[in-house]
Amino acid sequence: MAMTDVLNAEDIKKAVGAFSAAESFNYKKFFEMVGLKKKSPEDVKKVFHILDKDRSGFIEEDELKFVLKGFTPEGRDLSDKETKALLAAGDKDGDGKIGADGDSSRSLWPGY
Ligand SMILES: [Ca+2]
Repeated sequence: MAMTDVLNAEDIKKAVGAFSAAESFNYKKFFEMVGLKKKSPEDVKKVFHILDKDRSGFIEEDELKFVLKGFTPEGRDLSDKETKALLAAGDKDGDGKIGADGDSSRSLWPGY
């Protein structure tokens, strides 16, 4: 499955382009721009599984760093600072990774 099967390719392009400057990544705005906010829990889960490259059931720090590339090959890598901020926002139990189980996938990253 490709990200564009779930999300609109134009929306992805715009969203990734909006945060192309270093240290500008804002996950709330990004998820809103790609249209994830309007998606069903099933679709959000699909996106999660695309980003979970090694299929561990979690999105770990090294996968988060390349999260924009998961949306489009043109996406830039996140800086360590951005990666840590994104991880901290989604890592509710403090285990250093983000999980998606059942209904909780809706609130992977609070506030989006
Ligand atoms: Ca993983």
